[in-house]
Amino acid sequence: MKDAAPQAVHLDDYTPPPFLVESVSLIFRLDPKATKVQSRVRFVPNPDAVPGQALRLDGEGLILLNATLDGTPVTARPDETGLTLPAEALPRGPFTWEAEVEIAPEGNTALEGLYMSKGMYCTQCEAEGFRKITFYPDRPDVMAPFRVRIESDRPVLLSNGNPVAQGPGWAEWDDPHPKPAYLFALVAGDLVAHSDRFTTSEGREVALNIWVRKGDEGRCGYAMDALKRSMRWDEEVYGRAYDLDVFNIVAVDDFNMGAMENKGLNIFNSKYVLASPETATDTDYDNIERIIAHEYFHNWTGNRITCRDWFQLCLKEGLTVFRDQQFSADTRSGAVKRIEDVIALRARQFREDTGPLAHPVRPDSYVEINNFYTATVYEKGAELIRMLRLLVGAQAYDAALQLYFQRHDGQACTIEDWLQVFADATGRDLSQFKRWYVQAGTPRLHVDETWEEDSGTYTLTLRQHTPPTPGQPLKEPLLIPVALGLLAPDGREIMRSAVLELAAPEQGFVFEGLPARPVPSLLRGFSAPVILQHAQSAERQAFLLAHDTDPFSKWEAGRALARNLLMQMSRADAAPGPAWLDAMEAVLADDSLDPAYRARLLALPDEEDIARALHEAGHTPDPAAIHAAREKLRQTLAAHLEPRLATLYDTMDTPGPYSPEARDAGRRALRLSCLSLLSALDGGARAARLFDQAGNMTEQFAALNCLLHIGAGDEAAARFYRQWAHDRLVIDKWFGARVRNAPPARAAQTAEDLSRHPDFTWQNPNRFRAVFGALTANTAGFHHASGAGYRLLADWLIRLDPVNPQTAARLSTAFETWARFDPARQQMIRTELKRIAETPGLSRDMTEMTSRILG
Ligand code: B3K
Ligand code: ZN
Repeated sequence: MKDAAPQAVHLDDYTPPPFLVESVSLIFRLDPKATKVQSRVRFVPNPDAVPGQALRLDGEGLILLNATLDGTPVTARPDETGLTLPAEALPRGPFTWEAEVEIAPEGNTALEGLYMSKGMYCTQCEAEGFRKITFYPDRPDVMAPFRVRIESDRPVLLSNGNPVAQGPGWAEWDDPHPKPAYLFALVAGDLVAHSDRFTTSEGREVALNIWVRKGDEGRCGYAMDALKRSMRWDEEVYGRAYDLDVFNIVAVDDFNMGAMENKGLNIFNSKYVLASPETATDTDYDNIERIIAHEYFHNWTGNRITCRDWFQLCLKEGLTVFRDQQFSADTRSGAVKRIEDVIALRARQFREDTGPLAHPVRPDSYVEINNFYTATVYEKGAELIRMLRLLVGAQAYDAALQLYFQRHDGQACTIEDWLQVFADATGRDLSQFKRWYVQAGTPRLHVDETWEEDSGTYTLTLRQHTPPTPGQPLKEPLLIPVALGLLAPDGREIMRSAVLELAAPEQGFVFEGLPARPVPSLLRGFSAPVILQHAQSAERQAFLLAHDTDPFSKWEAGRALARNLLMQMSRADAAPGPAWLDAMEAVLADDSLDPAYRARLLALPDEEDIARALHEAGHTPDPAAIHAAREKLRQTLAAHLEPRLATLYDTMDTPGPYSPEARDAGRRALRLSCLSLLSALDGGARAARLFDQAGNMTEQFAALNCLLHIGAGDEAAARFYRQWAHDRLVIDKWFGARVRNAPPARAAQTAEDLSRHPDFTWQNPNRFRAVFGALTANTAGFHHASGAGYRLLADWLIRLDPVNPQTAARLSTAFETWARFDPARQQMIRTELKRIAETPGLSRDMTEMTSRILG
C-alpha cells in the first residue's frame, strides 16, 4: 500500500518557473474520438530563476504526434505525467516549442480537460486540466497571452478573449491579457445565445452572451440581469471595469462544480444559469445571482491578479467569496444574508475544521489539489477578509484594495503579497493576523463576566483556545475581533458595537461607570469565525432575542435557545418550556421585522447542527434521537403558534406575477415556513391545495416537500414526475426531495430504489448528487443504525471513482464526522472507508481523501 502512495506537494518546495511564456498559439481540430491540438509556445528564460535548468512540460493522457524545438524535431519521449527537455537540449535565449497531440474528448468522463457534454465540446482546466489538452507548464505562475483557432463542424466556436476572425467551420480568438493555463477555455456546440450589451464606466462597449442549448434560451433572463448588475456593482464598489469586448457564458449540463471563471468565457453548470418561475425556486434564483457575480468578480480577483501556486488558492477564492457576499448583501437583506452565510459556514466549514480533514486556509501540502477546493479555503477564507476589513475599517480596506490592484495587476501572487498591501496601506503590523491563514482549527472563545455593583464596573474576560488539528498539535493565539454591544436591563442599548481586539490567550476588557449590570451582545454580525463558549441562561437568551438591536445576534440568541432545547430533548425526555414558545410567538408577531428575517427566526437548527453541538459539548450524538427531538419540537411549536401561522400563511401571499426579487421571495419564505409547520397539524391539507394551485416552482416544490415529509407525498410526487419528466433540472429536484424526505429507516432503500430508476443517469454529476448528496443530507437516514446508508454510499463511490474521481472524492466527505459517533457507527463507517481505500486502481483523489479521513 505504502509504496503506491501518491506524492505530496509542499508549499516549502516552491521554486520559480525556469522559463516564462511570451505567447501561446493553439489550433484545435475537433473530433470526438481524435481531436488534434497543435501548439506553438514561445519560451523565454525566467530572469528570477536559477539558470541552466531543464524545461518540464506537464502532459497527461496525450498522444504525442510530433514536436519541434525552434523547428528541429524533438526526440525526448513523454513519461506518465509529462515531458522533460534537458537543459543541454535548450537554446540559450528564447525558443519556440511546437507540438501536435491527439486526445479523445468523447471518452473523457472525468470532466476535466476537453470533454463532451450532450454533443457539445467544453473544457474545465482549473486546477490542472490543461495538461490533459496539450504539453505545457501547467502552473498558475506562468502567464501568457493566448491565440486560439478552432476548426469544427459545430456552428458556435468559442474561446477566451475577443473574436478576431471566423469562417465556415472555423473561428479565431485572441486573449491579450496574460493568463495561466487554468483559465483557458474552449466551447464548440450547436448553441443559441441570449444576448445583451453593457457599456463600462470606461466607455467600453461589451457584447454579452449567454449560450445555451436550443430550447433553453427563454430561461437566461435572470442570469443576464444578474451579470449586468454584477458588472455595475464591481465598478461602483471596487472601481473594477470589464476589460474585453465580449463576455460569454456557456451553460453545460455535465459539470463537476458550480461554474468556472475562464477569462471572458465563463462556463457554468446549467443549474446555475437557467431559470424560469415555473422551473426554478427562489433558492435557485438566489444561487444564480450569487454564482454569476462570483465568477464575474474573479475577472479581477483571480484572473487579472492570480495565484502564484495552488497553496494560495484562498487569495482568489476567499476574496471573491467575500465580494460576492457583499454584493448579495447589498442586493438583498444584509441581515438575512449574513445569517445564511453563517449557517453555511458552520454546517460545512466548522464541521471540516473540527474533523480529520481540518487544514489551514492556506494549506501547506496536498496530494490532489482538487481536494482542497473546500469550505475552509472558500468560506473561512472569506471570513478572514471580513475580519481584516473590520479591523482596519471600511475606508482603509478600500484603499488597500486599490493598492492591491495597482501593485499586482498582471501578477501571480501570494498571501504575503496580499497582507503586505494591507500593512503598507494602513501602517498596521499584520503578522499575528497572518496566523489565521496558516493555523487550522476553529478557535473557542470562552467568556467570563464580573460586575461590581458599587462602582458600576463590568469586566469581560475573553479567553481563546484552538484545539489541535491533524499535523498541528500546538496553536498560537490569534488576533480575534470581537464586536460587542451592551444592553441595559430594560432592553435599551448602552453601547453600540465596539470592536474588542483579543490578541492574547486571555484578556480582560473593563467598562466603568455603568448604571446597571449590562447584558453583553457578543460577536455581533459574527465578527470572527469562532465558537463562543458563554454560559448564558435561557432567560438571557430570550432577553437578547427580544431586545438585541443587532439582527445577527438577535437571531443567534433564538438559535442558541432552540439548539440547547434540542440538545436536551435528544438526551432525555425534556419538553420545551413556555418561555421559548412565547419568545418565538413574539418575534413572529413583530411586523417591524422583515418576512425573510422572520422566516429565518422560525427555522430550527438542522440535525447536523445539533449533532455538532452535542459533540462539542462532550456528548455522543444519537442521530435517531436528534431526529425525533426535532420533529417533536416542530410539532410543539406548530401547535403553540397555530392560529398565527395560519394567519400568516393566508396573508403573506404574493399577488401578481412571480418575481424573484427579495421582497416577494421573503414573503414566500415566511409563508412556506408556516406551511411546513402547519403540515404537521393539518395532515398536509394546505400543502396539497397549494401543490394543486401553485403557479411557480418555489411553491410547488415546497408543497411537495411538506407532503413527502409527513409521509403523504406519493401521489404528488408521481404527478410532479409526470409533469416535469422532460426537464432535467426539475427532475434532479424530484430525486433529491424523495431521498431527503424519506423517513430515516427508509432513506437508504429509497436512494437505492431511485438508483434503479431509468432516469438515474449516474454519470451526470448533478443527478448523482441529487440522489447521494440528498442521502448524506438526510442525517438520520444516512446515519441509521443499520449502516445501510454507509454501505450504499460506499458502493456508489467505488463505482463512480474510476469514472469521475473529483465528484466521488467530494462526496466522500460525508464520512468525515465518523469520530463523533458511538463505537458501532464508528466501526461501520471505518469499515466502509477501508473498503473504498482497498479498491484496486483507486484514484489519487479518493486515495488521499480516505487516508486523511481514516487518519
Ligand atoms: N474556480 C472554480 C473552481 C474550480 C474547481 C476545480 N476543482 C470556480 C470558482 O471558485 O469560482
Ligand atoms: Zn471562485
